Parts: sequence; C-alpha cells; structure tokens
Amino acid sequence: MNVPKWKYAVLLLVALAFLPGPPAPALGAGTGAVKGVMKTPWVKRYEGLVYIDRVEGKNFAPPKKPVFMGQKDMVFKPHILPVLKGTTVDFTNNDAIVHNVFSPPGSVKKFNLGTYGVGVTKYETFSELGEVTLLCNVHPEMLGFIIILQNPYFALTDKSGNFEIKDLPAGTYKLTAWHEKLQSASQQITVEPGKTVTVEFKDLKKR
Ligand SMILES: [Cu+2]
Repeated sequence: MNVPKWKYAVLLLVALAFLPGPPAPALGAGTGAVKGVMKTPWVKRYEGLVYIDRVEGKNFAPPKKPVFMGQKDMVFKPHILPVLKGTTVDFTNNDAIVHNVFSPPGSVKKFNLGTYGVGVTKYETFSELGEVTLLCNVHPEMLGFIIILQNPYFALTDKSGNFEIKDLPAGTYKLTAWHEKLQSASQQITVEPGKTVTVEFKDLKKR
C-alpha cells in the first residue's frame, strides 16, 4: 500500500491535538520577590517607599473607584499614598474643621482645592508619574505625599526600614527607594521565578 506522506503528517497532527497539554502553571509561577531594608534612622518617624520604576510592555489600569486621602485631627491620613497613574483621589474632609488642600511647586501636579468644610468631598486625578506634596493653607503643620506609580509593585517600609514586594514577574528592573527626607536612590535587580532578591539601600543623602 502506498500512503502519501502528507497523510501521515495529517494523522500526526490529529494525534498531537488529542495529547494532553502541559499542566496549567501553578498560581504565582514565574514570579519572585524582592525584600530588603532602607538603612536610615528616618524610617522610625516616617515610612519609606520602595517601588519598581517600570514594568515594560504592561499597562496597569487604575482602580475604578477613588482612593481615600483623609484629613483627620489636622493630619493627612495616610501620610504617604502610593497610587497607580490615572487614580482619582477622594479628599473628603472628615475632620471637625475646614481645610484647604493644595500642592506646592515641585509637585508633578499642581492643584488647589480651596477652603472646604466638614464632610465636603473634593476629587483630583493624578495622571503623571512622580511625587505630589500635600499641604494645607489653613494648617501649616499638615504634610502628606501622593506618589504616582506605573505599576502596583511597591511597598512601604516598617519602622526598621524593612520592606518586601511579592508576586513580581521575573525580570530585570530598576528598584527605587523614596523617602520624604532623603534623595531617592535606585539599583538594578533581577528577579528569578520562585526566588527572593535581597537588597539594601544605605548612605542615602539628605534632600
Ligand atoms: Cu488643614
């Protein structure tokens, strides 16, 4: 019997189509972590922020709902708010007195919400990467920060400067340490699947 070669090829393809595929990857496969410490006494008073500058080829959608930046007892809460680019922040005045939230020059977004009373809601959307300082025209002691980021891979430090970013897709990244009292510093890291890279930020210079 003389079977044409192409018929064997078709049979092979049909057979391959019915073979079980590779097992589905376990949750979190292809991801690693980075942990470390920001070595500065400042972290006892104000937390630092460590983040991945950029994850290439990915677009991270901001949350659909506004993220809250409260004002309570003349303090911005949270003190530092990291958000994804495009996030709308809700500046509802949940204090017992009026506030006038604004950002000074040097912030990536300049805005002034005017003086507004208890329970009044004001919104602002942040579409540019970088740092926004929050001040209040009524209370000079009020200070807060919004840091606008490209991706959700960031972590605030604890009071000892420790941080950990988990579930990071494997790859090489620029990792940046931010602190309100210090100049930012960056280093390159390579994240491998299932592994944790350890880094240290030290000798950070005062702003
Ligand atoms: Cu105020």
